[in-house]
Amino acid sequence: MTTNRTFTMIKPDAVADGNSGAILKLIEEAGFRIVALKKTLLTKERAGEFYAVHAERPFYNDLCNYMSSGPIYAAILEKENAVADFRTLIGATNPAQAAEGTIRKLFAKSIEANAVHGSDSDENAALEGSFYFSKTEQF
Ligand code: IDP
Repeated sequence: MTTNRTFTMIKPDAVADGNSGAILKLIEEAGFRIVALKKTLLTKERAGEFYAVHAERPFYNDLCNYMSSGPIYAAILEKENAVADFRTLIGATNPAQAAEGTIRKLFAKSIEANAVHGSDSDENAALEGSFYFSKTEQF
């Protein structure tokens, strides 16, 4: 089943660099509707919970430190074929491999500080959205 929602975070490096507005503009121009949006600061523990699926990966500890190093924006987005289309819009995990014009190509600094998150499946989009937003915060 293909749902019409995905979940994103604008990561600490992009927020600190003042790129949040430019990134949200690209997202809206690509046809995504913002269903929910908040600025928040993760604790290291909370970042670890979000990325629990990566707990065994060598970069997990660094990733948790990085994701709790400064405020982020969390957002739920809506569009037909949202998960796949958003992954195309943001580009490859490693900005060195990201296609021209993608958000990561434009704004990411490294494979870790790669500007944005995008859900990788409809199931994870729903789980990740509910990690940050109650049903009454989604319009
Ligand atoms: P994705 O965000 O493109 O789906 P994942 O493999 O799910 O990529 O990794 C989650 C996040 O972990 C990445 O966005 C990036 O911030 C970080 N990450 C992934 N691979 C590495 C790595 O090899 N070194 C450091 N950080 C990494």
